[in-house]
Amino acid sequence: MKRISVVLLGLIWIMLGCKQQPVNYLEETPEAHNARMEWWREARFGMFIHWGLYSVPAGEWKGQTHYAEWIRNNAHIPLDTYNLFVKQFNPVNFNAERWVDMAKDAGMKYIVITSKHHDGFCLFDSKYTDFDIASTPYKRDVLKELADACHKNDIKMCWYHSIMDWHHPDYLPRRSWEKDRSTEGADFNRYVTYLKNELTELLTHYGEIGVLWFDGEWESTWNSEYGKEIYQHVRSLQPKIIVNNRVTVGRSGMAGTTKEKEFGGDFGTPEQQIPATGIPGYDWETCMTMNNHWGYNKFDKNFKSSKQLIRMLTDIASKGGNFLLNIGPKADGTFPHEAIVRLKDMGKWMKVNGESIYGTKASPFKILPWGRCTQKTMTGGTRLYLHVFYWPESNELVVPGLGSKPIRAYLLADPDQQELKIARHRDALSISLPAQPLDPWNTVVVLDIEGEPVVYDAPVISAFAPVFINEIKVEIIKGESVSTIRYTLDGSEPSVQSPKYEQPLTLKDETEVHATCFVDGEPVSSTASMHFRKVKPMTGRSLDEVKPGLMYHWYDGKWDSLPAYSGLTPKITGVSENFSEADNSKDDNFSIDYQGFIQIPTTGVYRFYLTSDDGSRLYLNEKVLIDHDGLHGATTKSGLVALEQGLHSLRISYFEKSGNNSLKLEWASQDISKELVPSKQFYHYH
Ligand code: H79
Repeated sequence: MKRISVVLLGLIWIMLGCKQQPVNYLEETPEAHNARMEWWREARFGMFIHWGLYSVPAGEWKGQTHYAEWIRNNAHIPLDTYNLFVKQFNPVNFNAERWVDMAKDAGMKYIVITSKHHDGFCLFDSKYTDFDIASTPYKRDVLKELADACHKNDIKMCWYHSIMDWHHPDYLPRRSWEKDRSTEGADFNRYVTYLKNELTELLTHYGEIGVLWFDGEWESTWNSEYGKEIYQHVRSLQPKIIVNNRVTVGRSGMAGTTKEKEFGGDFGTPEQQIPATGIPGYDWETCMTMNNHWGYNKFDKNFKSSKQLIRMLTDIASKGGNFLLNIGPKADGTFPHEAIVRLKDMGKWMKVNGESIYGTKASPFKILPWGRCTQKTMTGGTRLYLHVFYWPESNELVVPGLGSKPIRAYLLADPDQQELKIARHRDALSISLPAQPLDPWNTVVVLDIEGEPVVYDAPVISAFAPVFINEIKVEIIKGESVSTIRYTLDGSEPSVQSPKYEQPLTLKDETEVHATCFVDGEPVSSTASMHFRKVKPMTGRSLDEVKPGLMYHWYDGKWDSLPAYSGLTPKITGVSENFSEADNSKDDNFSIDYQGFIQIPTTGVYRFYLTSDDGSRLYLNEKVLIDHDGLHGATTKSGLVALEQGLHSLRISYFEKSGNNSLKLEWASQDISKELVPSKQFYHYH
């Protein structure tokens, strides 16, 4: 008896001990992490749903029609007024099964829906707030119905949950325009408890949840401590769940990556953009609207075409990412007609071609002129899916730089898998295609190859500019260390007899450089070429009477593009060191015309970069070098020019209508790396 009780006590002690040691979900083996990410990497395609009170005004407020889910903030709607939408939210046509069917038929494998957006309204029945679906005339917990329908149909149910909350009294900061909502007594930690309580509801009442997609983390009150706390909380309730990077801070804006080594969530979230290349070793998902808004906007008919959407999905898969494509349902509970059509089109394509998207890895090619590539490992080799966006006129699909041995090729949409003829020309495989594409948007060619893909990119011919005055240094660069570069300077295709590239070339005459990678005496890459042209520099002047700085004239006026100054009287005339009158000004509706000279230190080719918000134009020696006119944000345009040492006449015209102001001039040459043109280079006649 005594022995038993000792054993029992021991057991209880061990159990208590276990309880006291919470699992640290941030410490996970790569194997466990990969296992957790597996379904998500396989899925590649999901549906985002932005639905809430904002779908009632449907984008319109006081005659303005460009709002959506940010309407309360952007139209400065007082909280009491916004709260009235609760009684108007009555989605009588909502049918969870229909929504899930549409996602599933489109080929989507998961649905991420706004359990709460920035406005703070909860689309589920929460016992921690009355600002929820249960307070609407509809009353029904739409998230419960959706979760049940998802589980029934093998679709992963996922929540988008905003950290930022414009409704909760404890959330800080208030919006800058909200003068009537006092912060007295507000306690951010209490808000975090509220957030956790709601997450507990969302992760215990709705079955298995695939992803928690946080947002609104960029405000000053959020930090990585909170981020970790929330992450642990979420994983402790559903250990297999996947959490996006916006649970914590440190996101690179809309590019969406978080490079924190210690803790950056489970995947990155590029928003409204597709990264230029894949990000090896990093999971990411591009989220994107079908038109211009996330929430329903009844005026926004600017929908991407089905062709664009299918190519975007392909592009993303070819870079190793997921595509989370947004729907903004109407307040009555139905999807916009345009969205339904596009989902159907994508589904049609996915039914035939889904194999080339699901579970694929990023392309082994840097660039393919006719489309994209995805790949899958198979026994004994690799299956390449060649996504043909632009059907070759020759009906020969050229796959450049592919060193691998081909096994066979066929069209994915061909039920008979009839073999396509494959030939090799130098580095490239060439696949014979039928005269017409099977799908004008994206026809997929399957190419099975032995082993892992061996791809040789064309070398890169690199120089400051394709023009020079006396001579130019040219480098030829390649990405791997296996091959040898051979080049020609007479316009011919490099052969095994052509010289090996060993050090930078110095060209003194007009030349066409061609370069190819060789292995064992055979060309293995496509040939890169670049033409270098010899030019005469503009003559420099030397003038005695000049004084430092540029002369400027300031004009008031409201323009959408640069004015013709003749007939205008300047309000101010002065001397400028560095465009600070334009760059630092907070004024609206004006134009400044800068005139004088730029001192060029040494004869050479210069690239100028003109950044302005709004429009500007750069003249050198009375000729337009950069035309950056028109209304726009701070963007940069560049121009290339050969200049002799000395003074050159320079004029920069600038105008600003409204919004931010900026005006910057940078330069670069073979000797100068890109920098602001120093003020000491500017002169004017006195
Ligand atoms: O839910 C949708 C939008 O309502 C929401 N995210 C998608 C998925 C969204 N919130 N804000 N924005 C989109 C745009 C705002 C971006 C900015 Fe920023 C916030 C600019 C400055 C602060 C992003 C975060 C860039 C820097 C920090």
